[in-house]
Amino acid sequence: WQEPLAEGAVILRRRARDDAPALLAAIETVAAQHPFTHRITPGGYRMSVAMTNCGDVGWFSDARGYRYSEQDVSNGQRWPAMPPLFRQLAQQCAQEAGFSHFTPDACLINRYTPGAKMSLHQDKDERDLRQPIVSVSLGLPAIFQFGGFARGDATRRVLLEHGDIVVWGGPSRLRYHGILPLKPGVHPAAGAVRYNLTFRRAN
Ligand code: MD5
Ligand code: FE
Repeated sequence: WQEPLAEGAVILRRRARDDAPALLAAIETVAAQHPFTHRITPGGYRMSVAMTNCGDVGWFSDARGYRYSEQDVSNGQRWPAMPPLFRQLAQQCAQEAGFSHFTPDACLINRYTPGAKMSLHQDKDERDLRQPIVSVSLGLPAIFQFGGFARGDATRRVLLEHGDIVVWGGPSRLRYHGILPLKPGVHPAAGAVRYNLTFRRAN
């Protein structure tokens, strides 16, 4: 079922539940080729969320900044190809939310272990901000912070659970958002972690 959050943002509750086993297997395959790592922010902090990517380009950060690249500059490797299931699911969900021409070229895979968090930020490293972002939550539940257009604006807390998909587009594309520290637990399908797939059109 669809749950509107704000203009341009809609939660497709449990939308990925049936695909979850295949999605988790595909994450394993990507990570076997390109392991999760903790990136360093331009400010010098180690991110608590571990990341890898698949697709034509991948997102990462280092001392030089936040950006997309065809290669992981830490080792010169290209990213694994985006599994067809990933692309199809993201495209289909964007369409269900009213974005009919979304073709992602990047999939950032975030892995949260207990205590890992993502501070309030905006996603604005993509070329065309009229393109939505599709995010898929798997494994342990997390409390998502949904803010406004300035860092200091009030935030709403939204629980995102295994299989939930959110399409962030229109005016909600540039809202501040974050993830509160993950509570420890064990998920029957994913174990002691939360994964989030974020599909973007970077170029
Ligand atoms: C996560 N990841 O759960 C989130 C899901 C990231 C990130 O934030 O940058 O890797 S994507 C949430 C999102 C994306 C774009 C816009 C908005 C939320 N929003 O307007 O709230 O790991
Ligand atoms: Fe983000």
